[in-house]
Amino acid sequence: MAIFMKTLLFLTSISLVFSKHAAPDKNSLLFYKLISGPELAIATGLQYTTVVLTDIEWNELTAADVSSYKAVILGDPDMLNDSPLAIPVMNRDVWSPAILGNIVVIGTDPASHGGAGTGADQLMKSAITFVASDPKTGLYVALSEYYGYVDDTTVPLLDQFGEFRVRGNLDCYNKAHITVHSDAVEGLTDALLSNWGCSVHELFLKYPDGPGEFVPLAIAQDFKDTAFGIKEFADGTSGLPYIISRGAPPIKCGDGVLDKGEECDDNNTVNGDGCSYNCMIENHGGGPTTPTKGCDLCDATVGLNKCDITTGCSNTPYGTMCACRPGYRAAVPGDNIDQHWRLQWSIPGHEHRVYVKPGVVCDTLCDHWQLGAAGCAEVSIGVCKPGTTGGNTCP
Ligand SMILES: [Ca+2]
Ligand SMILES: [Ca+2]
Repeated sequence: MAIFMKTLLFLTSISLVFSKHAAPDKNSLLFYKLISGPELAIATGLQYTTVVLTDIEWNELTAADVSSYKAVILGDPDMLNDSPLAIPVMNRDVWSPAILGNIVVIGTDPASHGGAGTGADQLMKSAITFVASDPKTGLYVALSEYYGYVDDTTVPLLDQFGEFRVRGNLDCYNKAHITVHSDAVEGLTDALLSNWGCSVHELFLKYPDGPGEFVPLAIAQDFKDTAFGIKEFADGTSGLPYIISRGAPPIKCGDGVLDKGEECDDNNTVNGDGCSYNCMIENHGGGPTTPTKGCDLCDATVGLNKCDITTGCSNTPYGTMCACRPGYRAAVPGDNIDQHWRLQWSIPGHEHRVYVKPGVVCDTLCDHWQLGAAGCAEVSIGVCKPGTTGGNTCP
């Protein structure tokens, strides 16, 4: 019994240590005291429970503590040219792994441009709401002017998520442009982000940008110095990102049409189905978990063409494929993408066409064959990569 009691006491003390800074409720946001900034007042106004930790308390955080919050908010302390984030940097390997939800990183100083009705105020509101909206723990970081006078540097605070490089020492950029379609920019416009008397303090030269990772949320549009590597966007704009996000889909991503900068567009902004929320092909190089995504090509050479007689070997942006006659598909379920599929087209007009694996018969009328472009909508869209050769190797 004595041993049992001792064990119980020991376990209780462990759990007390481990839950010392857990969220008090399911609606809580976690702030770091030195830089709580105007974001703290905004979060309170948005009816979140706010918890502000001192240096010592922040140092005691466990990953489990962090996971119990809706989001971590590292706000803008305003008018600081040096980062006061030494403590969050020191234990970044503890709290970063708990951040599995939406992220917004802001390369400017909304605190100095805030106040009711301003774009800065709306940016903080929308970004906080967005990072707190994911069921998993999110992260909001304002880099303020920490790197405003540095040419090119890494961002240690974020390095658990990948390599980030920013640069300050910029001309005064005032023409901002939003490059996502997302709740993260709810209520924001280009005009609200522009003309802050220098809207941009840090540009992101490098950040993890693979499938499911970070995307530009807003850019310094028409950035002039091409030495930094200008990015072009699906809506025809160009520039360099100064606000980035994980979780906000790029503009035009998810509309089912393959646009500039998109590797794929499967008509959704969901990860894990072969085409990520940011329109990049998942699982490059295959592997056992790669979903089969059709895309089999045919050889157009006379005598080598293995397409069934009900189909024809036709050109597509992805290579030559066995095309069914308009309005027809194979006699298999619409989502049997190994046998038949439709394609993404950068220029609309062929969305109705169904393609099949060489040898597959195309003798079944589509559900709504008389509807033209929407006639074979029951057949899934294949996530194909241009230039693929050979059978079923895509993506
Ligand atoms: Ca698109
Ligand atoms: Ca998807």
